[in-house]
Amino acid sequence: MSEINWKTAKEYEDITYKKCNGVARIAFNRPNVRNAFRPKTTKELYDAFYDASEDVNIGVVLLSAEGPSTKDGVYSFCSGGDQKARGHQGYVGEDGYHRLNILEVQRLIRFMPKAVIAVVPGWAVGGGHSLHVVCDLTLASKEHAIFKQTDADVTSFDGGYGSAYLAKMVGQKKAREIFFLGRNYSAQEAFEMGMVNAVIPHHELEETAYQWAQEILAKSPTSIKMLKFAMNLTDDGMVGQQVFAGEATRLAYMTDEAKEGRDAFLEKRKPNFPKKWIP
Ligand code: S0N
Repeated sequence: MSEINWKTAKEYEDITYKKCNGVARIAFNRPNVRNAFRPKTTKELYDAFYDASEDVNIGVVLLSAEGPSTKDGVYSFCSGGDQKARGHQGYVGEDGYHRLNILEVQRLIRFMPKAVIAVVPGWAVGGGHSLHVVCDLTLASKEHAIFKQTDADVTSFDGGYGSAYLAKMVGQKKAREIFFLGRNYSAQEAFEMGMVNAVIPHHELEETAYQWAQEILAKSPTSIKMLKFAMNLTDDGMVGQQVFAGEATRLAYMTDEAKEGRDAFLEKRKPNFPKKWIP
């Protein structure tokens, strides 16, 4: 296995952002509030995810968390929207206006052409639970990960991927139980429900996530991208089709036909496409 030598990619206040050997690691860094996100956090998350998406040397992104809390030693992945940042209309940013931009982060994770792995060292609650749902894979700490949905306790609920996509993942009855009762589920229970890929001893969690990333990096990048978009497609409607079809267009650009179409236009002549109607 290649050695992990994380290098800071950019400094932020609410998150950390590092890269190593084709892997980006984006981590919540507010452990004393169980890594709750405020508008500043989601803005930073979006910025880091966008960078990782654009960086051609990055093939896999880990979404993880720093910790534990210095107050009580408790580990958390993310406890969702920061309730102290809530005004009458939602989560209020530094400019005084409410922001719903965690959904933009979710969409970036969903539509980025790279695998995103949620690495869950502790509490995954509310909007933090929804984030792990939207990631492609989830690895959870055997000892400390706890999955819980409190959206209905605080009237701040995710009616998109966090709930509807979860129902596709664990089944309708179980998803309704998770949201309607708001109970705690261990990593093993989450695994048995089908929303966690593997339960990992806590001290091996980050290394295992990096190892999974390296295994994915050894695969064909185009295949990973097209498979992710193919598996998203039916649940994402026209946007899913748009994302998948964009990649079909990209592949078409690489054909002799595309070269002829472009050259004919630039040379002000009729195109003479190769007449091969390959079945
Ligand atoms: C995570 C929980 C279960 C942990 O319990 P535990 O271990 O007993 O710790 P506590 O003593 O409760 O907490 C320790 C300290 O951390 C603070 N804290 C914890 N969570 C939050 C939080 N979410 N916001 C602010 N502070 C938090 C505590 O206050 C405590 O601080 P001190 O030490 O100073 O007392 C437990 O903490 C818990 O249940 N947390 C709340 C979880 C929650 O309800 N989250 C919100 C759920 N909803 C969303 O996340 C919606 C997200 C969203 O934004 C959205 C979604 C869809 C569409 C739009 C939006 C949108 O953008 O609006």
